[in-house]
Amino acid sequence: MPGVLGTFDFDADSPLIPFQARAVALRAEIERHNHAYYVQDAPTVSDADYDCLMRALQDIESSYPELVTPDSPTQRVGAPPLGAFGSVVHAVPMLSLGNAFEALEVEAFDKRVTDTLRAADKLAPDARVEYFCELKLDGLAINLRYEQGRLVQAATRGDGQTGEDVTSNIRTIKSIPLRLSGNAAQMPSVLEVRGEVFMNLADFRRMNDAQRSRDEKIFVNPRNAAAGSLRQLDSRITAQRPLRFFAYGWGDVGDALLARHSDMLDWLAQLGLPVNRSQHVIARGAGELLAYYSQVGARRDKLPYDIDGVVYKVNDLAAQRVLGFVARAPRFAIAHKFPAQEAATTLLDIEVQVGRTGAITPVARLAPVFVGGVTVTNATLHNQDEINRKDVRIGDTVIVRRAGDVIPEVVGPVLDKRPAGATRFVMTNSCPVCGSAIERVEDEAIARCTGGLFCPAQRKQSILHAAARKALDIEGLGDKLVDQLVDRGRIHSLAELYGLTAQELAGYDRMGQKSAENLVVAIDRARQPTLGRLIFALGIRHVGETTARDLALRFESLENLMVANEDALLGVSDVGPVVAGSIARFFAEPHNIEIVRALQAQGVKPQPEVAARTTGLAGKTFVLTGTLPVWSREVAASQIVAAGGKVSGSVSRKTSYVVAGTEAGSKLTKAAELGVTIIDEDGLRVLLAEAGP
Ligand code: JCF
Repeated sequence: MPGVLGTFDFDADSPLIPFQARAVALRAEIERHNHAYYVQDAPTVSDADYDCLMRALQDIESSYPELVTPDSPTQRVGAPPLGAFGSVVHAVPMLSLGNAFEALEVEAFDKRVTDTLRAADKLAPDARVEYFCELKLDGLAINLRYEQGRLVQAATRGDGQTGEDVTSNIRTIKSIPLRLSGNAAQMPSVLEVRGEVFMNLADFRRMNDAQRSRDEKIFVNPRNAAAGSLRQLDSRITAQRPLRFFAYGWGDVGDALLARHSDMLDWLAQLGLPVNRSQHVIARGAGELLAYYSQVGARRDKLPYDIDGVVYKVNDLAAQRVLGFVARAPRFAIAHKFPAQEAATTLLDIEVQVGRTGAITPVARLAPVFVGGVTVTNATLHNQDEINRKDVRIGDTVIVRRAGDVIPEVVGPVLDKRPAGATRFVMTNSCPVCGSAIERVEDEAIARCTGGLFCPAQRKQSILHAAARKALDIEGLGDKLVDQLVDRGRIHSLAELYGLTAQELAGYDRMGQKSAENLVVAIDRARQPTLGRLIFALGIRHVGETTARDLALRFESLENLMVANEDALLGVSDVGPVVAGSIARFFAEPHNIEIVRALQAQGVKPQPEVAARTTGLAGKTFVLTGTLPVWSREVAASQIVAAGGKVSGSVSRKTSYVVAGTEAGSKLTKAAELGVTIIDEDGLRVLLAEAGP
């Protein structure tokens, strides 16, 4: 029986040498392709050729089982189930990170670090601390132990001192090398790599779809899916799960320490470990940390995986040692968290909401929960099919997700917490507001109330739509007032709004004399909207603000639009058969014509639409700070003004962009605090180029 098999050290006396050598070569080649595919995202062979190599290796290993090695790629398919995980005492404790939620806490962190390093003579009196910045992935921390370049053990964090031995599960993750690359002579005798096991959002959704179609367990989010997959006692199941890994640190590395954190990660990448280098940034001082935070925040929704924050680490390893640790966390690093995008709460009830076009949407009423930076009490459940698919029931504990500015949604139930009395929701077949039949067109997921403007709910929504900022822009006409006006039968359509007086409005709930007067002024101003806004305000299905403006430019009056035939409509850019049909049907309805006539009778006179000139940066305010690499601030400012933008000296919520160069100071900090988009000179050049000459 040969000893440990490897590239250079097989047993020279064995009669199996030709096969052994062939197996060694095949393993090296297969792992090279794995690395190219799973780590570099740049496949180097076709799937067919890859399968061919795998089959060749499997053939040798099944004919000569004594040639199988634990680090053979054939072993990534998983091993027979374990009874329980063994425990692993970490050679170096696995730490957690202190948290910061506010810019002030990050500034305080930087100040502590700066003061300590200055006091220890590790930082020049006026120098700023250099930090390594990275994304904080929302997965599970894992320690990988390599001895002589081979993966020998993988463990979870556990309590930081002792974790669980998940080696057979970790071996199935194809982006994790079973052997490190590089030649044997340079291989560290021990190398412990730390990083995060996680799942990409797209992989997670695909996996859940597959689970659902097999009637197997559905996971609420990628983190739970990753955790559940790693906790499998049967690694053959783990092998089917799309787990990934990024290294962010190390444990026991013998004496292999380099000078900087970033050097260490470069070295890990050279050894073939996946390192998320495209997302790493070096920053100096708190201002640049906050700029990184705000930049990552702005693209958080576009990342392929969930993150729960960013991590800042002092880059200099000698400085890290000076700073040391408090309790279980390093003093040289901090996690700057984003507001959680998901939270658990109770589903109190499911109600249906009737939209402007009659669309019936089931809405979850929730026990208030803080998620995505706001308190959420309602979330959409989309439609009956979604409710069935997710199997959410009234009374369930549910996961609510609010990502960016997207409407909060119910992700799914926490089945372990389902109470005995949880009840299924069934959509009624008549409108809860007006009693009209609810219709569901074949192939459409959406159910609709057939009541049209007879339905008070549709009436309210169509009035609110018409009053919206992008339509007639009637400030002060909110949903509470529209509810009262419609419920009391005071107004039945948009046109009747124009007959309201300040005196009567002042008598409604929540309306004072002053706000009633302001509202009447706003309504009067809405007698002269641009034609495009008026068309948009009518609420024709499929006619958004842009199409409405295009229609206004083409037809020049409501009369012309009302009599336009489909051919003429199809001549407008972006108007296809669906939109044209919808417009024609709208004006074929006598009650819609009545509304137009009533508006005219109220003195509503649309103004000609003027084609918007594309002054690219019009309405955008810029603040310049720091030294730009090429342009002086004066030159940058004149470029912005020439493109129609404005330049201001101070940062506020109204600032569109802060253009930051080196040595940027308090303006950058302020911008990060206010969530203003921060760009550099290149970013400005891109905006200017997009704005056109
Ligand atoms: O990405 C992460 N979740 C992450 C976790 C990144 C890090 O650099 C970490 C970490 C946990 C502990 N660093 C430490 C020390």
